[in-house]
Amino acid sequence: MDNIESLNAGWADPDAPVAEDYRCGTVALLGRPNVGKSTLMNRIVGAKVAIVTPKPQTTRHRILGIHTDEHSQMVFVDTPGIHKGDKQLNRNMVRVAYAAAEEADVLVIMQDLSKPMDHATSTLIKGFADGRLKQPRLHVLNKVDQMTHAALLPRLAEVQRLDPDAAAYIPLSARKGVQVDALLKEITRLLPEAPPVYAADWFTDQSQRQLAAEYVREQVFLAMQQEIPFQTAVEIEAFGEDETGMSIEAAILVGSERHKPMLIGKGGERMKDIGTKARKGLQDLFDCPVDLRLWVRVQPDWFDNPGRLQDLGLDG
Ligand SMILES: Nc1nc2c(ncn2[C@@H]2O[C@H](COP(=O)(O)OP(=O)(O)OP(=O)(O)O)[C@@H](O)[C@H]2O)c(=O)[nH]1
Ligand SMILES: [Mg+2]
Repeated sequence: MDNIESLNAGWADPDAPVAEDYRCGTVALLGRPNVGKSTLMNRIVGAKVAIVTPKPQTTRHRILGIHTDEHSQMVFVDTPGIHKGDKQLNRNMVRVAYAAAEEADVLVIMQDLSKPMDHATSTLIKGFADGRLKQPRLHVLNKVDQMTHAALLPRLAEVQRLDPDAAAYIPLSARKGVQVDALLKEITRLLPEAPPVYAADWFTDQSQRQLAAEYVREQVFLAMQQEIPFQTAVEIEAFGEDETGMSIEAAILVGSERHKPMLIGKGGERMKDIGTKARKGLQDLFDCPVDLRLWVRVQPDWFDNPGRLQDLGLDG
């Protein structure tokens, strides 16, 4: 991405001419873990600004993804999946999601069509439909590529019954890019009339450092099983850039001593693989050579330690 450098270019020029009926606002992407919120945001923004894995609880903080065209600017807020969990990290993640909902102009509530409607999903939908939040709601029924047309109709009816006052119900596939335009059309209609807030080439609010940490964490999530990913975080310890490229040093935090050898793997193979894949992703994103050095640090129960969560930007 050539203009990743301009990520922090900042605000729109207030003196630039803009159409009178221009629309701009924030759109919160909400739902249970793993429904495809980050995939949808990346698809709309056209770049991988949020990491995606097949595991739940991938997104841990609020991430902006900005889509700008000549008619509107949509500031998407990707949020952690709403779930129950007993760690401080889990509680913070859920708090982030609800705070984003309160602040947004439009709520996009997503569900996963590849799974049957479960109690947690219907409770979540009814919670947003209870009238406490006044913003318009759009229901996205994602992963339509995994469902037959015949099975879709009763599911749509069920969502309509749970939230009859929503502005629209849109089956789509974030991964395949099917019907995403229909969603954008609905969002444009619901946004307030306002000039753009961000410069047109601004994709996200994350720094290169934050993106680097997330890209490493994505590979850890993909490589590791069971509880290990959920007890892992990534901290950038050094970040440098010159005409030859970027040089990044990152520590992978694990919550227990016994996770360390599992992450490193036999002869360091697993760590090497994580590093190679993360480096490749970062080179594509930043469009320059990246030198990435990783090591593992044991930090017992970091996910229940408010001070450490704050250091990691995970204090909610
Ligand atoms: N088949 C199919 N899979 C999808 C689609 N959208 C997302 N996925 C997959 O669903 C999984 C979860 O996607 P994410 O975008 O990480 O989901 P999320 O809602 O952000 O998850 P959390 O961050 O954990 O809350 C990944 O394996 C995606 O590739 C889709 O339209 N069709
Ligand atoms: Mg996500």
